[in-house]
Amino acid sequence: MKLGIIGLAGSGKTTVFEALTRDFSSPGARTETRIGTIHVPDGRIDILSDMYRPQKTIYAQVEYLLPGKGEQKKAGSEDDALMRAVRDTDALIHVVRNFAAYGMEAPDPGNDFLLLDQELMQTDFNVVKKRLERMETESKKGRPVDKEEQKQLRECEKALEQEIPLRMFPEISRSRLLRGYGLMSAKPTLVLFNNTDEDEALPDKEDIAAKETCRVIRGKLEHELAQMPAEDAAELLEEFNIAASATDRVIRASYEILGLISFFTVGEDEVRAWTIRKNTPALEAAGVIHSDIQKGFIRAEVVSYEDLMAAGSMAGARKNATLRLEGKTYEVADGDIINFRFNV
Ligand SMILES: Nc1nc2c(ncn2[C@@H]2O[C@H](COP(=O)(O)OP(=O)(O)O)[C@@H](O)[C@H]2O)c(=O)[nH]1
Ligand SMILES: [Mg+2]
Repeated sequence: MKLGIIGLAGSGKTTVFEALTRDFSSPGARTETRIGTIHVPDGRIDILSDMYRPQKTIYAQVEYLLPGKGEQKKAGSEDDALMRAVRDTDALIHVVRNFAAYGMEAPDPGNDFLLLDQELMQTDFNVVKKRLERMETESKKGRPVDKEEQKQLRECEKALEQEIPLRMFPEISRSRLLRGYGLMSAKPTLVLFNNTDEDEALPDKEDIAAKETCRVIRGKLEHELAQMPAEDAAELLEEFNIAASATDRVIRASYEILGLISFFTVGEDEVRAWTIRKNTPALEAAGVIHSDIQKGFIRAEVVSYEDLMAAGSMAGARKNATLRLEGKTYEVADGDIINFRFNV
């Protein structure tokens, strides 16, 4: 699962990307796209790992994609290289400048957000319109068109004419028929306000906060923190009155906007988080681990993370009868610890 980092030039995309991925291998602006794969922090995995002392501990992962320098977006510029760079991502992190910078206008995060968001919508509008026109032509020539696709495209057109981003319509965001178009405003989006070091509050933008998933990061500060030895970082955290690094929260939020949850497998060789979409049935979850487990599925032995903690051990959970046997259609919940029974 891949998240594209977008934002106006100078909003702090590179800074945020490096703070999140801890990739400082080649600082500064680069011409090529950068991709960073990182662990999704999860305290439950840490505790399960303490409990089982496995040889390997494996966290869920997400990927961040930072468009290269040639793909910078200047406000109002026609160039859609930025859009092309992130077209294939599953979600967006929209970085919004909320700090003063030399040679730039005073921060206006609300306006900046809307500006780029409108450009996403404009890009989508052009795609949708072109496609609808083509369908009309085909239709006139008596060739068959997919009526359902056409209907959905018209819904997109209507929403975009009213400047409503397509992500506000879950049916559109999830539509299989529209997936191939890479519609930008349909992607789940995390709005990330990039604040100055001294400011930890979300900007007072109720209109945006009411509709969007918003988080705040002090990009420059986090960038410094991420490069420091642990003791120095602890000192800085204290100085700036930070309970914990914000990057963990942003990474978790990235995972959540993708609609992803984790189930766990545990044992002495491996404690591992597996990534699935919400509402995934047990049979499909089994297939994430291995197709053989899916094919030979018998039952899933399931205990929730909380129940396992309450019982103290798997044996305790069995005794408490919180360890359950579930069938193929059971909807796996976030934090389920599962042992699949299967035959090959
Ligand atoms: N004060 C302050 N400066 C920042 C912050 N984030 C980035 N900057 C600075 O803003 C400039 C542009 O940042 P950069 O990450 O290159 O932005 P990009 O063009 O979106 O990639 C750099 O000089 C950064 O050091 C921040 O949170 N606070
Ligand atoms: Mg940059």
